[in-house]
This record gives sequence, C-alpha cells and structure tokens, in this order.
Amino acid sequence: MSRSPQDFGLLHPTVEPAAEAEKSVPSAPEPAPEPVAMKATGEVKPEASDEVQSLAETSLGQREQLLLYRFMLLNRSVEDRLSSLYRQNKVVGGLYGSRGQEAVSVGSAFALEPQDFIGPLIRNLGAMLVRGVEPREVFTQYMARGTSPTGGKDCNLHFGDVRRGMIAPISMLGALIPVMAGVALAGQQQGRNLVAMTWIGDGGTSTGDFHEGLNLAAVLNLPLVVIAEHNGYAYSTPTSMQMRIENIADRAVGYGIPGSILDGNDVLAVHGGVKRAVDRARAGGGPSLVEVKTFRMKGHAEHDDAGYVPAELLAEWAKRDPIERFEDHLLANDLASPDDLAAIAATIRESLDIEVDFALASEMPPAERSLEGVYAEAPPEVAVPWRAVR
Ligand SMILES: Cc1ncc(C[n+]2csc(CCOP(=O)(O)OP(=O)(O)O)c2C)c(N)n1
Ligand SMILES: [Mg+2]
Repeated sequence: MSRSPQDFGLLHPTVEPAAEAEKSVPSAPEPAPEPVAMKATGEVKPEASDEVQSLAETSLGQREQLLLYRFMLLNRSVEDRLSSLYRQNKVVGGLYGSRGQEAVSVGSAFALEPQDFIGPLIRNLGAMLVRGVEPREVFTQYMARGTSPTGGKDCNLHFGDVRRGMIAPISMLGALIPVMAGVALAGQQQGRNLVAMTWIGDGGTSTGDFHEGLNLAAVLNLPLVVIAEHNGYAYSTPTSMQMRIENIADRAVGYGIPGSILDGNDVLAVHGGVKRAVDRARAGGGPSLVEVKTFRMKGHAEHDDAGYVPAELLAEWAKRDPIERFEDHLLANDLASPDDLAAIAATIRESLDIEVDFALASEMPPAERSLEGVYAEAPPEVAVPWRAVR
C-alpha cells in the first residue's frame, strides 16, 4: 500500500501565523485554550507549486529584506561549496548542512542587536554569517587549516568569538541551553541589556539539559530565546518516534513561558515571530520557546544519504524552499528585479571563489602549534613546575 506524505505525520501542514500561534500555547498557569484555527499562511498545498506562496507581513524595508536574501543565499552557497570540497576529500571530518532551513538561522539572528549573544548549533551557519562570520573562516575551519579560527584544532562550525557575541557550539545536544541561560544571567547582572539566543533540534528538545536550562531560565526570568527547529528528523529518527506531542511549543507550558509556532520556511515569519520574543526578553518579560516548522532537505550530514526519508516528503518540502519562496516574494512585490537577484548571486559566487582559494592555499598547522591555546598561560606567580609538585 502506498502512503501519502501526510501519512508520515511530518509535513507540518498547519503552521500558524505567528501572532495567533502565541495565543495557542499560553504561559502556565492559564489553561491551554483550544488550538487556534489555522490560516493559509505556510500551509503545504501540493497543488500550489506554481503559485507565489505569500509570506508573512513584515515591518522590514527593502534594504533589510535584500540583506535577508543575501544572507540566506550566502548560507546555501557556502554549504554548496563545502559539499563539493567534501567530495574532493578536502574537508577534514564531517560536513553538516542546513539546506532548507536557512530562513530559520538568518531570520532569527537578524532580530538581534549588536550587544546580544548567540549560541549556534551545527545547522546555524546562517546565524553566524549574520553575526559577521566570514566565509573564509568557515572554509578554513572545515579544512582544518592553520589560518582557521581554531588554528586547525577543531573543525566544522565549532568556534566562537565573544567580540561578535558568539559562544562556540557545544556538541552535546541541549548543553548550550544552560550555558546560554548563564550568558543571559551574566548580561542581566551586568546591566548589559542583552538577549541570549540559541537553537535546538527536535531531538535535542528531549534531552535533560534542555529541560534544566529552560526551567532555570524561566524561574530566573532570564532574557533567553530558544528556537526549536522542528525539521522532521533527529539523524534517522522521525520526530514521532522520540516525542509524543506534535508541537515542541507545547513544552513551553511546562516552564510557564510563552511558546509559539512559526513557518520556518518563511524568513519574514521567522524574523517577525522571533523579534517579538527578543523584544519581550529585552523588556524583562523572560524567556520564550519558539518552534519553527521546517524540514531537513539533506541527510544528517554529508556522509548520510538519508535513504530513510520518504521521497514524497522531500518533494513536498522542495516546493516550499525558503530561498525560492523569498525570491518570488521579492519579485512579486517589486522589491527586486531578476537582474538584481542575479547580481547578488554573482557577487556571492565571485567572493566565494576567492575565499575557497584562500583556504585551499592555507597550510595545515605545524605540529608544534597543537598545544597553543589549549591551556591558559599560568601567570608567573602561580606557575609551579609540575615535576616539582610530584
Ligand atoms: C546528548 C547527545 N546525544 C547524541 C548526540 C549525537 N547527535 C548529534 S546530532 C544528533 C541528532 C540531532 O537531531 P535534532 O536535535 O533533531 O537536530 P537536527 O540534526 O535535526 O538539526 C545526534 C543524535 C549528541 N551530539 N548529543
Ligand atoms: Mg531534527
């Protein structure tokens, strides 16, 4: 018997407009109302592939919308280059991408101010680019070159930079949430008016750290925004096999904080909904859990062919590609001409040629650098020769 994509229960066909979604998952202790009726925004309409799918309303002007477009395209272009480098055996270690989820990282990070902090995960390259990470940092990292931010010691996106408000990703899923709650607490104590933002996958929301971190943030009323990327799978495990609720936002009730659901393939919906959570946090309203419905369009990593993902699902979600949808929106609303979009793509292409060449021309670090930057330099007065101690 053939199964339709709907049978898999993973299509998120009923994403709510952001404003109404916030009402659907209220803060405890109010009783949860019946779910709000869904509107057409973001609905999966298999027959609508040729139509322009309207995006959420936005307060962003033309310049900012074109920036969003540039960052999403840059996100995808950098990952496409990495994918081809991986096939040439130039990438050291695994390659993790965010194809189909670019609107989440870009739209959410775009809602932040310079003093804010992010704690990105492996699929949040877009957020790092918005914070000012240069593609050459990413290429050199993935190729473990001495010129990379970690001097070739760690690979992929595992690097941070406090000057740009970026805490380095932590591989253990969930662990960034208590860490970012700590950043939010420190910012609050220092009166820095900052908001801390981090991301977590659907699978990651089932870890203990997720619970402890969010609960702590809630009771301390910290300025923390947690974005849960509901992308259908945790590696090869479909969401339905690791949680019994349909919406991750429902978990917010357990912490007494607002939960909302956004169309993760609509960059304007993501930006608008996340901005509300950021504004609330900055105004002293405490943490929020923002669920974005999206889909992972490739395997867990480049080495995973994702043969376990039904082709029908991929085909459905391909019609909702966040970049193509945004292009349609920009063109339909006269915010850009086809030539404008082509010029943005060409500029990105040319700059990435240079960045990739730079990374390829960089040397691997010499062995003697392997201990640099691993341990703090002890000040002379506390330096005790370890041989003497024994
Ligand atoms: C605590 C913990 N368990 C397992 C892993 C290995 N692991 C890394 S990513 C991943 C799947 C994560 O799925 P999800 O949270 O849905 O995020 P997605 O990859 O879909 O973005 C797993 C099992 C890990 N890094 N940390
Ligand atoms: Mg997932």
